[in-house]
Amino acid sequence: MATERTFSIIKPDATRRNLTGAITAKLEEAGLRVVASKRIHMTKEQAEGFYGVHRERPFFGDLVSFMISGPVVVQVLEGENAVARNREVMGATNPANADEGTIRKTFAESIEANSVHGSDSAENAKIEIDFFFKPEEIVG
Ligand code: RTP
Ligand code: MG
Repeated sequence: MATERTFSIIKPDATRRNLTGAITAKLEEAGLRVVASKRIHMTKEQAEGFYGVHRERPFFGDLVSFMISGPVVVQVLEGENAVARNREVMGATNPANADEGTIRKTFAESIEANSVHGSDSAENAKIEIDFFFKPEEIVG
């Protein structure tokens, strides 16, 4: 498997609890390298655009409100099989179902305030990276 990139967000519940470093350490321990990172406070328009695929889901409004409730850290992660590796270390969406040792099992507060986002495919990773980063902001 060739080197791949994925997109990650450290969500507001985690920045609020000062967990940026602890979560990044777990990503790095999983073999992922942070090749771009910035702390931002998303606008409503950005959050709605980013989660556009979930627009029709019942939790959409709450999700957008949560994602703009505080700062987030958006990151580009690089590594072998990065998309799958990141999903693995994140754990299941609902922390109650997440495996021991995963980021969500260790840190998440609820199915919504679940500390991290990670792209679900290489195709979406590219779209999500382009949504937040200019090429020159990524240093591999
Ligand atoms: P993500 O996109 O954030 O990496 O998480 P995911 O693939 O595991 O979950 P997804 O189904 O894509 O949902 C996106 C985010 O919406 C929130 N959510 N809330 N209240 C609910 O039932 C519910 N379901 C999902 C979570 O913050 C989830 O990460
Ligand atoms: Mg998802």
